[in-house]
Order: sequence, then structure tokens, then C-alpha cells
Amino acid sequence: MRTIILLTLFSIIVSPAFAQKYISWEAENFDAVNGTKFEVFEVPSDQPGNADEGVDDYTVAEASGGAFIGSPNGATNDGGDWVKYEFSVAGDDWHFWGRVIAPSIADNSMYWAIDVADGDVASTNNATMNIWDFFEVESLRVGYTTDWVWFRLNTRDGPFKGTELVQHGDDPVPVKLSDGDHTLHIAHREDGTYIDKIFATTDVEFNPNETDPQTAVEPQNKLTTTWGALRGGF
Ligand SMILES: [Ca+2]
Ligand SMILES: [Ca+2]
Ligand SMILES: [Ca+2]
Ligand SMILES: [Ca+2]
Repeated sequence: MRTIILLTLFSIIVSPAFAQKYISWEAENFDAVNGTKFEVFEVPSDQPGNADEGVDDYTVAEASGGAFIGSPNGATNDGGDWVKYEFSVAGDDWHFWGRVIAPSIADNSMYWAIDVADGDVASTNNATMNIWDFFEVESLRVGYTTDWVWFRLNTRDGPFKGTELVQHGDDPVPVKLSDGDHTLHIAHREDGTYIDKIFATTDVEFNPNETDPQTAVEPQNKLTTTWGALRGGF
């Protein structure tokens, strides 16, 4: 009589993107683009200010990856142009940030949408699209600068209960994402607004204005290791 022990050890499945507790990418590294309003600028880059708003012409000296995107003042607002980013995350509550230059009330917003079809992306605030404001709320306008600032993703009316003021408070609202693939569209709203980098983390406490996300955040569970069942039998 023999006893046969069948041991089955499943493959080690390694999928780093699914286990990260932060993700970031360069704004200029979009996966798709529609229209011509989003230009890629390499630093140093001279940009027109906004005389109506008292912003002098200025030079963007530094950018992550050496480049950023946006449209200079004079390009006109809205227009429906967009860029799209594809990314994968573990299902969780995700806090998104953008590294942005927003020098005045006339140069301080974009539209955004997560997980929508290209054909539904437009330069409008509706059930699909959202406005991402940068120092739009009156009490925040003292912050206008031609330097880069990290802003939390915000929205005036959804999909999460947001508004810029809420997102600057003690209880910011995350985006709930399921396991797997997602998209972020940024659509054109105000010329003279620029974005360098996008960062998202499950850490509600993390503030990239205080700590460089490149150096201070360690990826958690970078490797997902799934061990198959160990089976025995006759
Ligand atoms: Ca504005
Ligand atoms: Ca403008
Ligand atoms: Ca909306
Ligand atoms: Ca960049």
C-alpha cells in the first residue's frame, strides 16, 4: 500500500502595480491626447503671465522629469481638448494630488474625470466631468504663485462630496477605486494653468507639499505573492 501525496504549489504571481499604496506619473507622459491645447514644455520654459490679473511673464525653471504640460495664456479657455492616463491600483480609497502652477483666478483650473469613455470627455461641468480648482475658493487666493504647488484633487459637485475647501481641510474625500485598471482624463479649462506630475496615495495624512513623494513614501506590499493551496490526498 502506498500513500501518494500530491503537492501542488502554484506559481508565484508577481504584480507590483496591484499592490502599490502610492502611484505617480509625469503629466507629460500621457497615454492619449485629443486636440492641440495641451502642449509639452521642457524646462527652463518662458511663459506669458496675465496682465489683467497682475501676473508678470515668468520662467518655469524646474519640473519633474524636465517637462510639464498646459496651455499658455492666449490659447483661450475650454475647447474640449484632453489628455488621458492609464493606471492600475489595488482597490482602496485613493487620495490624488497634482503638481500645478496656477498664478491667478484666471489661470487656475482644469476639468477631470476618472473611468469615463473618451467620447464623454468635454470641457464642461456635468454629471461626467468635474472642475479641479487651484486656490479658487476666496480664502485660498492668497496662495497664487508661479511656483509649483501640490493640490488635492477636488470637485465642485461630485462624484465625491468635495469642493476645494473640503479638500483643504482635515477630512479630505478620497476616490474609491476597485482593483485593476483605471483611467484619468484631464480636459482643458483655463489657459495659463500647468501640471507637472500626478501622485496618488492611500495615505490620507500624506502631504507632498511637506514631503517629497519621491523619497518619503515607501511602496507597501510592492510584490504581491500568492501561494497556491497545498493539497494532500490519496
Ligand atoms: Ca478660475
Ligand atoms: Ca488664463
Ligand atoms: Ca460635475
Ligand atoms: Ca513632469
